[in-house]
Amino acid sequence: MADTPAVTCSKDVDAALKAGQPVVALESTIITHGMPWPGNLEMALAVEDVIRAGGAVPATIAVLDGTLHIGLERDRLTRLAKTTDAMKVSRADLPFAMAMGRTGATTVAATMIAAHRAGIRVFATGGIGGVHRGAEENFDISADLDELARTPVITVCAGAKAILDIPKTLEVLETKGVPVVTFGSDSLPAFWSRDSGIPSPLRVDEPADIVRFQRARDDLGIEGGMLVANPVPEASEIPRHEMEIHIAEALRMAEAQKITGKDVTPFLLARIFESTGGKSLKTNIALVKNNAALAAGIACAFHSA
Ligand code: PSU
Ligand code: MN
Repeated sequence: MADTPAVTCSKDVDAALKAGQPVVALESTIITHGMPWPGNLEMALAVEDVIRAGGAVPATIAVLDGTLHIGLERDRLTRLAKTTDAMKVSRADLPFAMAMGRTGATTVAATMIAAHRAGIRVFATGGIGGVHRGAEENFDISADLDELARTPVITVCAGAKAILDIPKTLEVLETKGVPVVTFGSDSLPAFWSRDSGIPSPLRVDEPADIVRFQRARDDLGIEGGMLVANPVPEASEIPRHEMEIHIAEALRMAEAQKITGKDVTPFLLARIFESTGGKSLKTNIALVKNNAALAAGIACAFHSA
């Protein structure tokens, strides 16, 4: 990748990209807005280790004092994890943070933009943003969905949280032509739970099949990303009916406190962590690691196929 003063790759990531080795991008909003310190740093380091163990190089992405970093060295990652006032940046404000010398954590949308800029094809996250419940009133639809439609990065997640309206999220993805592929299951996973009760539009059972699918898309000149949904491991899941109670309570609190815009997702996540007494956090960490392992498998399959 051509570095500019505003965009820079870490040494590891730069060397891997130049040598044509597999690289997996990671977002940073989950670090600053998704989990409390110091568990957030432990999670970020553990996830990077999973990617290395899978034979790929991790590239955690964030803006630090105006510089967009593709790959964060340990001291920078620690600094970000301790930052309490980082911006949460998406397509609209990623370049603003860069221009204004700010520190910002990247959402799924912003991470996809940065990964594509660097030539990284695979990205692991926890959950994507989507169509919020009540979207017909509040118009709250995440910019992640538009990004998936336009930026060619394969995004591995654990499905959509039930804080979203999952059927509406699927409808928007279908309209935009974004393939939603569940790994090893016929049912779409719902983040903490393996089964949302909604059938997955598509299914694959091998990383190599995802690569084959992507190559067929390339062949047809179809742009945009692919969403891979990876169910949380059984040992770490929290069943849907159990989560529904916590989600309903969090949604009630968000409404009572008139939380809007960018603050909605972090607010709901924090309330759910509190109300499950940290149990949801454990599941969250397990599923991100699981996604990182699959993303590394896909990145490696690109190189062996
Ligand atoms: N959903 C989760 N965990 C997260 C996020 C979403 O289960 O950490 C973060 C991701 O970075 C995602 C962003 O891209 O929130 C979406 O925010 P919004 O809904 O404001 O677009
Ligand atoms: Mn939103």
